[in-house]
Amino acid sequence: MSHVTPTPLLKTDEYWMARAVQLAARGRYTTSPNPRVGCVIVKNNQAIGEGYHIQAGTPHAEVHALRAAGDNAAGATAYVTLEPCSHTGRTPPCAEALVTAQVARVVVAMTDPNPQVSGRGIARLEAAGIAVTQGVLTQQAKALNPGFIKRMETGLPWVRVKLASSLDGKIALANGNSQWITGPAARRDVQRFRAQSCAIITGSGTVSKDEPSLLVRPEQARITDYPLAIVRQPLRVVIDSQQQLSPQRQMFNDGHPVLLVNSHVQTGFAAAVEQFTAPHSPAGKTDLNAVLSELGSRGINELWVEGGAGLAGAFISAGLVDELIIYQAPKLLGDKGLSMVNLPGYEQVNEAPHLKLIDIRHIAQDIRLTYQWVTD
Ligand code: AOF
Ligand code: ZN
Repeated sequence: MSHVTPTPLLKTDEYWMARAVQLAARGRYTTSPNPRVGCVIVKNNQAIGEGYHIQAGTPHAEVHALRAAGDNAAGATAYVTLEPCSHTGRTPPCAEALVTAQVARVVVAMTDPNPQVSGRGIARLEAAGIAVTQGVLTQQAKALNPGFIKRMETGLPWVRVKLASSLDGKIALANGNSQWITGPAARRDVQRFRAQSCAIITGSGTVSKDEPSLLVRPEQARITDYPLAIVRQPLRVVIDSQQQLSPQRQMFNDGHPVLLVNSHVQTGFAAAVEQFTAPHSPAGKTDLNAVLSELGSRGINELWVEGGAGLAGAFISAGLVDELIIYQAPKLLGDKGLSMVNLPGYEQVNEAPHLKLIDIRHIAQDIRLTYQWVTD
């Protein structure tokens, strides 16, 4: 009997970067306002250290991976989903740590849109004689951080509008009843989106009608195996342009923070309710652009819009939506039901908003449709 030892396949840069992307995704529910970042250190075709960023203010992905690799990192290749940082922020620069560890090569999926870094991390590595390869799995790396990237580039969060509708495009019966159009699995999926968002925004109509908590229930979202995912709640933002909501509402008194957007400051609210006085149009409509700028300046990367047809329509009409997520149930609510979005009447079909379908999947009996805006 002869023994043949198979030669191990040499794993590609894409293989290791895919692992780094997978690690970065472990930070999905906790890193904000910082980005989700993963890192793998590879030597002789083997991972010798792995890491990902968990929470702002704690070590970056590269530091975790370098610690795991120890002295072995000398001469190795580091795969990072985001350009290593060059600045001293809450933690020291990772580019410097990679130089000190004497890695031979760094593979980077995308440059850092943070103006404090933007290319300087790569320049630092190259100045130290480290070979840098860029552009490996860039799209996958960008998909980890749509909100962080948009906020760094524009100051505004990435806006996802969620609606649950029937097959005939209705979100409630004529009497307003909408419980429950979609099934439990779709509702769990919504919980996961809430959990990964930095803020959830709703309108006074939804608060009056549904008295929602808008809190994440980690067990229901099934994210309890993510480190620290249980402790974080998104900021709840309520648009109340007409000052209709009384301080006695449940969500203002559960101790979790709320940002109440109104046209002038009101008294009588619990300490957890902070007020933001936004500019309003002569017709009394909140300037949503100003609200988004305020949220961006507070480090909100991903914003989840969960209200009714009015709020969805207002965001869409203002051209402020990045993604529309529709959970469509196999139910027919009929023509007396309430339509999905309030929009002005158009004269021509080509004046109406035009979206691009980017993802479609079954969630038990329902379908989740993800659309993005066609900008050209
Ligand atoms: C992270 N995690 O793994 C990497 C980051 O406030 P600091 O000091 O934590 O710095 C945050 C910035 O560092 C962040 O905006 C990004 O530009 C860069 N890289 N950040 O939180 C990481 N690699
Ligand atoms: Zn860093």
